[in-house]
Amino acid sequence: MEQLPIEEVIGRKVFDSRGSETIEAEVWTRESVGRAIAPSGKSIGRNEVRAFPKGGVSEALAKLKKDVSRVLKGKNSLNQEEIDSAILRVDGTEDLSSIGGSLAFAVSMANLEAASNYWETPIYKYLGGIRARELPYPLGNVVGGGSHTMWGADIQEFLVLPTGAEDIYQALETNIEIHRLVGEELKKLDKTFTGGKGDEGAWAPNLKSDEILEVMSRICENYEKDVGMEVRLGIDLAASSLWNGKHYHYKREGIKRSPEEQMEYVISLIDEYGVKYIEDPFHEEDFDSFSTLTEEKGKEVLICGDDLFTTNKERLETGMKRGACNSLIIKVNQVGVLSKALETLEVAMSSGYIPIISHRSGESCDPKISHLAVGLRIPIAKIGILGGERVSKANELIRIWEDLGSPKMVELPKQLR
Ligand code: 2PG
Ligand code: MG
Repeated sequence: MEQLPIEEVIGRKVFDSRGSETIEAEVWTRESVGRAIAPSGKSIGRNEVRAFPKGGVSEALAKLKKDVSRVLKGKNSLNQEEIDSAILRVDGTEDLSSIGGSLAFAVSMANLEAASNYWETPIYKYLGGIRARELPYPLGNVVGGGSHTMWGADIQEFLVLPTGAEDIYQALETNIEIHRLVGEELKKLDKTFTGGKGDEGAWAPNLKSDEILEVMSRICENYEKDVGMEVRLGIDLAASSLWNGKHYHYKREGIKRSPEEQMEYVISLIDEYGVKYIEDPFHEEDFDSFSTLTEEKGKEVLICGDDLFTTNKERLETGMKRGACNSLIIKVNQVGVLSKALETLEVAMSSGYIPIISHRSGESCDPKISHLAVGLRIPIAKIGILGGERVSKANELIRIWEDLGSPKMVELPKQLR
């Protein structure tokens, strides 16, 4: 293997799209440099690695200076696995609580960029070679609630997927147009609505989940009739945030649902509004309910685990044995380093689980997940719709599309065809 020794790794405190402190890392080799910023979640799965050590960003940066940088110096940047194992070894804990997942992520992804820059190759091509030649469908946040807003709907995310789009440009444009149309309708329904948005650039009206779903399903239907383009509806309930140990507490609606009632409610959303993508409908330890729903609706709907799996291979394997979900969210920072996320992705893909690469609610303009989507042949990229930190990912997909000479979209999972 060609050698590209790392000469220096540096880090700095910067801000994410929520204004929270985070880490930017740079990996320098003799002939290249790579840079990455760690994103952050608000609805964080219990089994994600810790984002920061106890002393926060400052302690993480001190450890970068003292340990991580020293250990990585001289290691081959072109060997991502070796770099990632070294990062994990320096930490030495299961949950990365010593250096923190954000530092691990920033260094791991900065290394990926340093290596691809050395070859003067875009990251998607560096990862996927000639097999990286299709574009993913962008899953976009139209309305937000839950912990991504101050006082929004109980459901965290109302999403759209432009399954009828013929190319990525049309797909992104459709999401933007639906976002706009939904905004117009919300204005009519909610007299207090001033156009406010949540953490992911999605509208944050003063409405209940069902009212929002009614608007969105109507707009998607009309869009198909008027423009001839199929757009599918999705939701992320982030149900661990609703779960109080006994009930799912829908605070805005003043309703507490038992696990059985939650199941009925979720099925009713699928049946009434034609929801085709449903993420985290139950809390993160309730594998059984995920299995029941997958058994019942998994042929026609993508049932996706985010907090349930936290991109963790062992948790995915547990879920697989029990038939929980047919899809999973891939967020590299849930496990810290790229190589660990790739292991999980490999298990998912070889078992027919549909992977969806995802942004976090606290983001930067770093567009690398768009490269991961194309390079790793992930069919759906949850990247949001509006806001600079979301548009940066969309625009990167357009650049990749152009670079590839206008390739086609990936084949849709059968549930969405
Ligand atoms: C989610 C994510 C991103 P957060 O739950 O899927 O949309 O939210 O980053 O807050 O965990
Ligand atoms: Mg989620």
